[in-house]
Amino acid sequence: MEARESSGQPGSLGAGTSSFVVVANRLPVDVDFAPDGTPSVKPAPGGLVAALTPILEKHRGSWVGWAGNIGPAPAALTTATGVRLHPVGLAESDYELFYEGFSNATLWPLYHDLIARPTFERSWWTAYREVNERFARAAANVAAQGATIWVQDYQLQLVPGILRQLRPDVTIGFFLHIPFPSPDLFRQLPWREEVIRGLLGADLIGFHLTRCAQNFLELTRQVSAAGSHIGLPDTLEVSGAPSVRAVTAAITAPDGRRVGVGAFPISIDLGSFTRPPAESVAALRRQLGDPNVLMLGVDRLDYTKGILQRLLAIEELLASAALPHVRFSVLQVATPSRERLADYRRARSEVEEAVGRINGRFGAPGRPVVEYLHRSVPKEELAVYYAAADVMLVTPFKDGMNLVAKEFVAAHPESGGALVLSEFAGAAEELTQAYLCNPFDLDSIKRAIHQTVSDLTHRPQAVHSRMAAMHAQVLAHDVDKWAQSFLQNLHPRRPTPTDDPGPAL
Ligand code: ADQ
Repeated sequence: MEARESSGQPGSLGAGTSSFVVVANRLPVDVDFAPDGTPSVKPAPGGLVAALTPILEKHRGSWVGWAGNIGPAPAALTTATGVRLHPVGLAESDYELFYEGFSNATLWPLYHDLIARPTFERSWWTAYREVNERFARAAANVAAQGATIWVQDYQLQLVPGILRQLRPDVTIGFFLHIPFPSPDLFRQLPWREEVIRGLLGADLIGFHLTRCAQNFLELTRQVSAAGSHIGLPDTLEVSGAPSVRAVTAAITAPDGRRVGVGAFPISIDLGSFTRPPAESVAALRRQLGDPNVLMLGVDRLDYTKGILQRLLAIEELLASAALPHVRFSVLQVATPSRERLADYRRARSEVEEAVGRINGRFGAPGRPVVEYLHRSVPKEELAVYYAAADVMLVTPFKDGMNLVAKEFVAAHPESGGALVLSEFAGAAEELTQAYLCNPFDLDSIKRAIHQTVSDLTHRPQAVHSRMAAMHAQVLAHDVDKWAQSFLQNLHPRRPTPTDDPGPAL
């Protein structure tokens, strides 16, 4: 990546501004500093980057986000392909209060149905508001007249509302990558009306699932029924109901604008999947002792992902000798995540204790049952793991979508891999041919695992046809389709004279 100064002039709308701007918590790069303070930038690729890069390149677009370093923001950069990167600076206290605090210890557990207890802390909220304002101002400075600005995720829910004040001329989209909870849970949030107001600054609010869009619509209905008692004017009106892949609902916001609400299930970048060499796949299986069945888990080490539950299910299966003639091996890859938060440290130690206990009880010298990697692995290596695995274990208690499930399916174009998938992962709505389980019920996880092993042994054709159906689904709906369908639905919605349901949006 080429690093040079952008020609953007903060504070003025000139030649350096962009007609398409993405605002996300993180920039698609990591900035490192040499001992002499010289910054160096390396790309941090991901699905979102892959989906948005072509659009950004076409429009000489801008990406506003945090570069991953504590302290002042590095200078703006332009990538070799002409995308401008505008870093936003975060101080240590912003990182603690805005990112670790309000984003990941208040909103994250609240939006994931209280799997951990959210902390409501006033100073975290103040920092969240301040940092959101910083991001909004940075976006306002780089957006050309009439630009489209697409704001991403739960860390930045106030940005649409602030942007609307700063730049009434722009079109604003917002997409939530995590679940949106039921109104009863959301209403626990002491700053609920500010968050709703922030989101309603957008012209279009996107969720992965219709259920989440419906939760938001129901919330706005309740809020407007509560009238001034909840702090928002009682002029929110909801019409229609969203259906998968279509925006059919709109809310009339307090300022008379209509705000579209819809479901846009995200997917993966199929282009980034190259088939790994067969010898690497065979070598991995050999290294793991040539098991009859290789099971795989790939997750951020997050308490929402249900890693411990799947290990406990495996332990019980081993203890009860429910799979007597099957030599199986489990490879669990867990990316370090949010390690300074107590709930994450606890999740890690519980997982590591279970791995040690299972290997102590059931392993043999040089042959652990569970191989555990606590680190990030390169995409090429991950592709080998996916291709080598017979059974993929995706057992979150709650997940907006879960791209790992889709990556495993993409990696099995014609083979008989089996996917054990939690009913509470967004992906379960589309990957209906998976072996579904309830991660809160150990017996349900055990049944699903048992069924995959039994089918792999006795009914490989059944495994094959399930995978074929899921593969066709993932092929037909990649991340590019996701971005296109959101952006095609993103436009200002002027109030209609009757303000009644109006045409399907
Ligand atoms: P995440 O919670 O991070 O995303 P997920 O959708 O599974 O969850 O994406 C994780 C990504 O990280 C995958 O692309 C996976 O390949 C990669 N990954 C995981 N472990 C890795 C490792 N050890 N090494 C390298 N790569 C690893 C949030 C929401 C999800 C939603 C996505 C996208 O929580 O529900 O699907 O955003 O909207």
